[in-house]
Amino acid sequence: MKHLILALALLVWSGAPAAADTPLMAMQPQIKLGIGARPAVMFVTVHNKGAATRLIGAKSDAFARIELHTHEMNGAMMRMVEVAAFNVPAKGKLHLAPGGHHLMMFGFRGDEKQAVKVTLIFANGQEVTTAATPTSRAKTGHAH
Ligand SMILES: [Cu+2]
Repeated sequence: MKHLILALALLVWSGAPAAADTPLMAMQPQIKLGIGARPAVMFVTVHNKGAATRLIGAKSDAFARIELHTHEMNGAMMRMVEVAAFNVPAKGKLHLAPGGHHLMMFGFRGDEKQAVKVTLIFANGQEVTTAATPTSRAKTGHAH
């Protein structure tokens, strides 16, 4: 048994950090453009088959800047705050969803009818690229 574990460990550790090895997957990406100059918002579910990590950023050629936002209660008011990272639990999921964590995307410069590629950057060094066709401009409720 010890030999088997060692062999498995070597198998995992000798692998290059190629896409095929990544335990992280991005599922059901959704991008909603804002009205006028309002930022776009992105929701996605990250599935993690490996150890706990953090989502620490995102980048896309189609946006000038992407921030990580979450909602928090400020008295009776819900407000958005920028955060440095979202936790991705070991063998679990990170949900970016309406009313909770999301990516706030500023300065759209892509084609509204084309799928937009977004790369999620994780603390363990992995990057996961996903793509979604933006949905028509809708009020995102984001006033900043
Ligand atoms: Cu936001």
